[in-house]
Amino acid sequence: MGDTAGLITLRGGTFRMGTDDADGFPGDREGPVREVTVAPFAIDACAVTNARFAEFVDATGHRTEAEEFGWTYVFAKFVPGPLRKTSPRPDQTPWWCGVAGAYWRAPEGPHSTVEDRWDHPVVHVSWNDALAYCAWAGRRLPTEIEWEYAARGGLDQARFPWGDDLTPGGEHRCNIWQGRFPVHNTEEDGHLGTAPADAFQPNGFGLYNVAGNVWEWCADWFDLVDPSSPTSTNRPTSPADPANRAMRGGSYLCHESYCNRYRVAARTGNTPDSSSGNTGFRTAADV
Ligand SMILES: [Ca+2]
Ligand SMILES: [Ca+2]
Repeated sequence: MGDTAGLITLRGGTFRMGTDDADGFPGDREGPVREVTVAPFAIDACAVTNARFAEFVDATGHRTEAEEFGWTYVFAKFVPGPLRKTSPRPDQTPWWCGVAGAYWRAPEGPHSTVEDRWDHPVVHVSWNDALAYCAWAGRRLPTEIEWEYAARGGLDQARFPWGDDLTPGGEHRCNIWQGRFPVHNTEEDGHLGTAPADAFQPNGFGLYNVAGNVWEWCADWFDLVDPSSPTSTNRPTSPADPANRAMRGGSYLCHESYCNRYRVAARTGNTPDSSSGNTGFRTAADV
């Protein structure tokens, strides 16, 4: 293993992917546990930060989909009262506000800024935005197999990137939600929203914040997984299929009572043009 410009080179090999644990979500097709083999590859130690994304935007003039659409989803408690009243909320997930004028550089809407968090993961980036960044940086998104192999950090079937206990010795190891979701966050882990991309201890492979902080886009489709296949996902037959792309790792909004998806086998998905205040990405590369 070596570290080059933020990338960690991993030798790959065979590992046990997924989980059959009772606390997994069968509907997300986390299981069955299957042996898969991954070729050598390199992956970012940290999620792409606001600083790195700013370099890309400055160099290319890229406009994110949140900017094109004119709005994106912000966690309601982060939105100032008057703006919260006028921002639509989904019925099923009323803790999200669709905030006009919010985007990566103004994460909570107009008048908010990333000036105090250049070292935090960029958010409000869609899968398509992530791909545009990768094309500029000479990178690609990790496959789900690569992401999970890297996130496990060499441990076999551990629940978290550091082991089975969420807080070993009472120590917080990732940025999720403590308290009662979505009304009260006690911030026992030290962070209400995003944390710096290199907060907390890295895992055994040197990756930071694979669990919690921000969801991370992967290259694969989410919906059409064939768990019996050693290669993570099958592609829809129609390129126009609005299928979801996979995201991994969970975010600062995850809580055991509501979204126990900061486990290393957990997965979710969203449409490739979606963005929100708790989704970012890390890049990968062939070696
Ligand atoms: Ca937290
Ligand atoms: Ca993460």
